[in-house]
Amino acid sequence: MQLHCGAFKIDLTRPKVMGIVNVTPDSFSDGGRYDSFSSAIDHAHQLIADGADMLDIGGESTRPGAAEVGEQEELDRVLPVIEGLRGINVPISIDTWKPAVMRAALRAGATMVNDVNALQAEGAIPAVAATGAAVCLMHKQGTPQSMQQRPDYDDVVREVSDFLQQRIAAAVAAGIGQERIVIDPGFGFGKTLAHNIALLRELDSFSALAVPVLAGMSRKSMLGAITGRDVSDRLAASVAAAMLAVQRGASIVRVHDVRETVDALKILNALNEG
Ligand code: YH5
Repeated sequence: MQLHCGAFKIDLTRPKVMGIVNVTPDSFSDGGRYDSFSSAIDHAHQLIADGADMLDIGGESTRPGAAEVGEQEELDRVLPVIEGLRGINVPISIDTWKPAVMRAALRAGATMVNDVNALQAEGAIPAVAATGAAVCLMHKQGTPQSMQQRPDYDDVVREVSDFLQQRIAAAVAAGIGQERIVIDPGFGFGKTLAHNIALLRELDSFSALAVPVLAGMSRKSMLGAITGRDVSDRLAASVAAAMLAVQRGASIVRVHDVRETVDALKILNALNEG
């Protein structure tokens, strides 16, 4: 299996690691815009040195309860970083649900769109379809502001799967080929711990949708709920979760701790290939 990310053809025979680069002022002890810009660039280079196969650049926090960021502010945060990373040899994904940010980021050199809103915004499908970029279609219930208030499903795996199937169909109908599509059950996005566990346990079932699966559990509250650890102390839990997701068929894991995750996956690969 291959993912077409602009000019990059990513071989998914082995699992790939997507490193998270946040360009939000609250992620840094910020001394102004240049500080968050140069921290993000430095962090991106470190993640590549650590073995990241791709980078996910985000300018709007989508954590539960986070405030929305205006379009211009988001552009001002992410565009200099994407431009500053021109020439790196790994694909850059833009983490946004806003079509204007998608278009500008893809023009600036990003080759993938990571959309927690699964291209449901007006103009989002054409923004991606007009390019050769890949897209990650993620499921969520509710908005980041409200999603953890009362998550509710009759059958979470079925409902998430049905939603993703519909979004794949909408993307394909607009000319986005299957080789450009990735799906993601959206761990923590309008899900209780029980919902997240059910999705991880049955992650294999998403492979039936015939596109690669991405899993993002790194440092999330579900891991805190299980281990009792604060967000700053979830490295081991995050690596374990990434491994288990890959064992259940995930082709890409979205993580903060690239170096440790790459090492862990090398052990799994040795076991699978040795
Ligand atoms: C995802 O799963 N997640 S942003 C809260 C945390 C730690 C991390 C309480 N974007 C995903 O990473 N894109 C985000 O500690 C994503 N899949 C995809 N495709 C939330 C996040 C986080 C939230």
